[in-house]
Amino acid sequence: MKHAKRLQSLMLGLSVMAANIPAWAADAAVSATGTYTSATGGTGGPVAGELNLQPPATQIASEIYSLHTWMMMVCLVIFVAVFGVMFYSIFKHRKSLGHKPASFHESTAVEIAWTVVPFLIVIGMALPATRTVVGMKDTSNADITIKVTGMQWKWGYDYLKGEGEGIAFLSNLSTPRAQVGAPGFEATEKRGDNYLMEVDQEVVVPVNKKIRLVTTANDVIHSWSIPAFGVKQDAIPGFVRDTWFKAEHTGTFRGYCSELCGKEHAFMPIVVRVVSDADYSAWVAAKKKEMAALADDPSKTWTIDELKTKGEKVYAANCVACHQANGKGVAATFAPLDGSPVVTGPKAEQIDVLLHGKKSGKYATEMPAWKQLSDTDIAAVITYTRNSWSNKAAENIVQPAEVVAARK
Ligand code: HEC
Ligand SMILES: [Cu+2]
Repeated sequence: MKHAKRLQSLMLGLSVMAANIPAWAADAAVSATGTYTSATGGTGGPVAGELNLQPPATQIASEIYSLHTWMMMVCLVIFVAVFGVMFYSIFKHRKSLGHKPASFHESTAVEIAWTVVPFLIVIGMALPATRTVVGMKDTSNADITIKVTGMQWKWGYDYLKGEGEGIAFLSNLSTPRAQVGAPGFEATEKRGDNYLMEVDQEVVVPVNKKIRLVTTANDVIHSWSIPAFGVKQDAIPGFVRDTWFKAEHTGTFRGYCSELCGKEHAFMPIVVRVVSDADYSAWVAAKKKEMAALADDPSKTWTIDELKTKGEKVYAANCVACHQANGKGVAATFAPLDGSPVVTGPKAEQIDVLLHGKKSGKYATEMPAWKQLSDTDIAAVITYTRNSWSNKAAENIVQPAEVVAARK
């Protein structure tokens, strides 16, 4: 009975694999418009049922793909040859047929053979692999340099050099928490196609341009990775590492933080949109305009209404995921802000919570620090929470200058 069950599940496994062969045997296809779609129907991200590496979108990724195939072949040939000889010998020369074991010692010929042959095999694998590894490390002559900063749990991007220089933004998971759920809380919304693989601000780069990435981190080690680009680079606090890619197709490519970085490690995806040169220039122009509009003078004094309007946007972009639009949070997991003693009490404490986070142990999670937000954004979101829902704080307004002072 047990055996029959096992055989059944093995057969099921094999048939699933067989069904997938056409999918993984076929490579990425590039449509007439040059947009990249993989044969499995996905665009630049993982696809359910995919067995092989993701279809490559850069030269390096193609080389890795071929190397992987080549090594698999070498392993397969060795496997078949070694086990073939072994099983043949065991079967044909078994004791019950009357075979007598040979009794020789120290065969120089055999010893030379089993040293030289593996050595040649290793050389045959190491040579092409070394060429690719050296290629991966060659970050010279980049067209655009982007600094990537890993943070618990989001990515920061600063365009340091090349077209788009000066652009900077944070990239957050955009999948609503209602699709995720939490222990004890069923997800209340249906999960979308790009569940946990979507962000509010994508990294945008031009096609066929060498992009150098300089990685670092603010808190713990993270790792920036896009499998279709053949890129995975650790982002280490206090250190700077670099890597590069040159995407050969336009399209959207997805990856994840690939270094276990804490509780929300699975919630910091990476999305890169590769566009034509013209589209890239248009994006740069739009982004610069947006940034100019956002660049606020922290010494300006705002009216309460200006701060509330701005704060509502900051709240929607950064806080709703946990504290919810109605400010009620999620019981036992995320603190409510509606009626919170911190939000209705002295403002200095709330500024401190925003700048440094909070971990009282009363909730399953903790409040992350938001010091990477601008002074104006922090002042605005605090003012917003102090005047929203049922909150009517006595100290109902915080100016950016107060946040500047608290940072020191
Ligand atoms: C990742 C989830 C998460 C996000 C996003 C988040 N918070 Fe929190 N926040 C928490 C948790 C959890 C607590 C409770 C911390 C504790 O008491 O241990 C908290 C506590 C607070 C408190 C203190 C409340 C109290 O009564 O102690 C304030 C104020 C606050 N958050 C404001 C904000 C604002 C403003 C934002 C957006 C800029 C924000 N939070 C974003 C999880 C989050
Ligand atoms: Cu991470």
